[in-house]
Amino acid sequence: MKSLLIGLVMVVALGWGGVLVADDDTVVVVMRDMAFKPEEVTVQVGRTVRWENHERRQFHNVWFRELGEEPGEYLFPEESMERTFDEPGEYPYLCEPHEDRGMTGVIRVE
Ligand SMILES: [Cu+2]
Repeated sequence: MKSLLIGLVMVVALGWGGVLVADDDTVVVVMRDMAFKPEEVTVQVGRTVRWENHERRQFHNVWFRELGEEPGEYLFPEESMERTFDEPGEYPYLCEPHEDRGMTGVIRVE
């Protein structure tokens, strides 16, 4: 039942372009249908963002390539990763296997 409620909240939150904030105050970006949802997120300094794979079968990763980092580990359905943003700025990222399908996103920290 709880997961159903979370699902409903998510649909509403994504529907009006708002940011989904989980119970633990992390901001959630969902990986679904070959996309990061929402693609653009603005958060306050110090906020943690969690990427959750909500696909049925497809894996993805999160790669902050422009920061000169290595690609993130593959995240399979129901897996997730978190990152805390302690410096203001713009943090573009992408999914390494699906960049050519437009699977990119950006976190703006202010
Ligand atoms: Cu992907």
